[in-house]
Amino acid sequence: MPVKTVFETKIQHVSILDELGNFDEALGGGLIPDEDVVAMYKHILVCRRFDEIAFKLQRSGRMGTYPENRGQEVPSLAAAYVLQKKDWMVTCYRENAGLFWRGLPMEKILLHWMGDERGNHIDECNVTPLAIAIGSQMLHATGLGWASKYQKNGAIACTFFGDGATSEGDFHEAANFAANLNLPVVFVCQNNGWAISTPTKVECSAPTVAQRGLAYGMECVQVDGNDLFAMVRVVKDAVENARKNNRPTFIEALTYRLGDHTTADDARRYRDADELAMWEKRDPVIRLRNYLEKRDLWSQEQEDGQVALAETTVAAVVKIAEEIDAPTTNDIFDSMYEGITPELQKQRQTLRTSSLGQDPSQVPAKSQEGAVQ
Ligand SMILES: Cc1ncc(C[n+]2csc(CCOP(=O)(O)OP(=O)(O)O)c2C)c(N)n1
Ligand SMILES: [Mg+2]
Repeated sequence: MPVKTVFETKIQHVSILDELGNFDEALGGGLIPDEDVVAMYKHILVCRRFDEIAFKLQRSGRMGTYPENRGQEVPSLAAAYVLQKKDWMVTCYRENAGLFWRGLPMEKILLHWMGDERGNHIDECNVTPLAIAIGSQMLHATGLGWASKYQKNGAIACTFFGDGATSEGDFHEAANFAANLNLPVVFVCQNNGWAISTPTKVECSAPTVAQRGLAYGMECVQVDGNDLFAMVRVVKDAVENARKNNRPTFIEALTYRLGDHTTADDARRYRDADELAMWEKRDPVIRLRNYLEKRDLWSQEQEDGQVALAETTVAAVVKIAEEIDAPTTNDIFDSMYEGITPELQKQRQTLRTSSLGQDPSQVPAKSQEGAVQ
């Protein structure tokens, strides 16, 4: 019996501005107007300050656990830059840069990590609340893509997840559904080499994570995730594929978290100092600053001004988050559905009775609204 090849493929890696400052004109020339590169660089500086302060808020007991985003700003920012207002960005927890670019008020992220549900109440732009249950958000993105196809509104859903999340069943279900139903979804995997202390190679034996999308018949590409130009290039292509052809794309963005997994982690216990040092040299901030300075688009004076602006901007954000009125226990119930169900109403009342299991009807008519008793 003849043996023939029934399927062959290759995964391409895209890089435009490398860590040595080489720029591929053919791929990147005219891709992003200079003023936009400057604006995104400025934005990353604000995000860095936000990260630094969020870390300190946790350390000083003013906020709960926080996952530092430092080093991973580019993939989500590039996507937010490319996406249209009507599109959806469906993230996990290392996409602050993209979320802020899209218009999510920065204090909402602080409120989220302070355990305040109002941080998850988002009216300002088409982004979903941070997904902490690993992998769950990819299904939401597929659902949003399906809804938009059904409604013919031309919106696409762009979802973010880590390398570790591609080992979750949710990823495979979301990818299978999106590919087989021809849905306008962009899957962006931020491969930072680690799922907490588990190295990617331990939970993915394939040479690239990108090829996990191949099994579902998707376009798949790998990209330097610390290269703003390469990221914008591949996201643009994926968005076009989604918008014009209703086809999903899988993007594997190679990046690195320069901090610990979260403030509850100490990466020194499992990560080599050499590895960290290597990635520090690939820091997107250094790379972009070099690019801008070489072209006379940025100066030390501008840098100082932006750093100072970032400090006051983030200080104002912290003030908003910390000075917001304390939440009431009503929030737990009122934020669950569009309108409160009779069962939740009963629970809400019961919470205000003075003893466990007390019949809510025994609560005096003028009980304190929202007070915890
Ligand atoms: C369903 C689920 N299982 C386990 C966890 C605990 N957990 C939190 S982050 C994480 C690793 C995620 O790694 P990856 O997807 O690579 O994202 P990264 O944190 O590296 O950005 C795990 C296992 C969780 N939050 N949700
Ligand atoms: Mg990871």
